[in-house]
Amino acid sequence: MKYKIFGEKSVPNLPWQDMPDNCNDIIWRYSANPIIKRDAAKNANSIFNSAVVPYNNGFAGVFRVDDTGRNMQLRSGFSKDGINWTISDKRIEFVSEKDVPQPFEYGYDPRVTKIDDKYYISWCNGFNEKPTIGLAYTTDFINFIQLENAFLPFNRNGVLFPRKINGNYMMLSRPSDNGHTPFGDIYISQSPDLTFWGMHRFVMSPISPWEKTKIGAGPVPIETERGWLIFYHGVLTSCNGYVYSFSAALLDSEEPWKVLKRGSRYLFNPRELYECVGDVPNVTFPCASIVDADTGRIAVYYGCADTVTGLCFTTVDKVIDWIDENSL
Ligand code: BMA
Repeated sequence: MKYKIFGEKSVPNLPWQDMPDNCNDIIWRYSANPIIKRDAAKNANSIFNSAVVPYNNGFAGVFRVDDTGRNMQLRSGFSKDGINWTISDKRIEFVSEKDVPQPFEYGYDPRVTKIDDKYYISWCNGFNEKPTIGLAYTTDFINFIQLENAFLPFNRNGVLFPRKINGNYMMLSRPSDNGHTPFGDIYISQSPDLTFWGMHRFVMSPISPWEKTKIGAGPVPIETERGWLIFYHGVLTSCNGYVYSFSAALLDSEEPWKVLKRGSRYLFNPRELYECVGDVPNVTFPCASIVDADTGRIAVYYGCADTVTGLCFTTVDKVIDWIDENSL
């Protein structure tokens, strides 16, 4: 491995396939995609933008399941190999420690961040029927304790860093509006306790044509000797609607609002039928990556056309070298 990785564990059972022969891409797809079909759980219309982590010699996750009533739900799931998943028939029932007055309205696009011995879930949470960032934690993926919403409406794509930086938890987010927001920059907010958030800093705006409409953070940042490696989605508005692709950037280790380098093009975009056709065509939306500290291999989980879940692969070295050669 060329670049050191910090804070990640060995994941010897990481789902993995070598890059196919004659492939010139930096990120390549799992050959049996999609790994989670739209009806892989009871009453599911679609199972997509979802987050998974290594757990107990296997894997666990929080899944975006839109049910056949088209309620946007979060459900938990488990897997031995990270590919074949058993997803709950019922949505997560969040309980709050201190009577936090926020009944579950809807939830989507979860991310799961392990900090110390807890798994924190950040997601787009209905707050008075308006989207903002909800927060909760679990230790067993069965019981979930909900915390105060991090922000006021309107906000989406809240992604927690896996450790405190200079004494504060850090969260990327994307202030937005109530609809299919036609704008969006990434910001960072800081908190001593995961309740009080402030010291907001601007991180980055859309620049290149592929991401011109809006951008948003994706999986949990990966700490490397070159800074925090992030994958983020970007949206292009075509004459036929939004196209969601994703790319990568490096943020400063101690001041992560500083963008060190950023890709000038997308790394991954909707090309396969299951990415181009579905409830919302032309969407590849990454919400999780699992990294093996021993090899630098990365498995990225991404939503496909707002309908199914796909898996793709890369390595820390490949992505950082690509950023070096293709930065803005
Ligand atoms: C965003 C979110 C995502 C979705 C995307 C494309 O605003 O709602 O959940 O994948 O739009 O529809």
